[in-house]
Amino acid sequence: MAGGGRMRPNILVTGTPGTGKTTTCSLLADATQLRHINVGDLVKTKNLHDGWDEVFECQIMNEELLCDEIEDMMEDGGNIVDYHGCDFFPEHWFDRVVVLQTDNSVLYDRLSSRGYMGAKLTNNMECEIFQVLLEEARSSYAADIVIPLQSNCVEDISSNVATLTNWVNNWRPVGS
Ligand code: DAT
Repeated sequence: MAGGGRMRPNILVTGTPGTGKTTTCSLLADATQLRHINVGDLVKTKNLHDGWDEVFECQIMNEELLCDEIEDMMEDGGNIVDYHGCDFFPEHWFDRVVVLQTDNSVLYDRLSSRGYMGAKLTNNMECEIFQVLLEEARSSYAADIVIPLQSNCVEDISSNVATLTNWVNNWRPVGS
């Protein structure tokens, strides 16, 4: 059931690494008092992984362990989930799926200054160019809850946080 009986909404913020998920989620959490769940950090601190992926140079997350870990919080509602993937969460968990997008040249600079290079840089650039996360979101969630937002400059961050804060404040539990 949409809404799942929760009293506060759950939002998924997804997008290619470097598009601004963590920055946006942390400001949105401050503005709304929703809980920011940074999936990458949680996977590290709770060891929810199955080893190291040599090609992508990242931990191989165990999706089932992650979903078990956050299930109770998600059923209660009031969460902002921050992750560069979205097809393995139960669909009913989310009331809004935000896909952050960044222009190629801007993203290239952000990822380079984060120290990404070689295959890792190329893979992430291709992920953005081919709109992988937008396609993944659209094939995993109802079209009317998937919202692409541009994240190129600091003004975009403020306006995205304002738009989403407004949406949270106007959200009502299903049936009320
Ligand atoms: P992500 O969590 O998607 O990997 P981040 O929030 O860590 O991204 O941001 C990566 C870097 O880019 C960080 O130094 C902040 C900066 N940044 C993010 N969004 C931005 C924006 N819209 N305008 C300017 N800088 C931004």
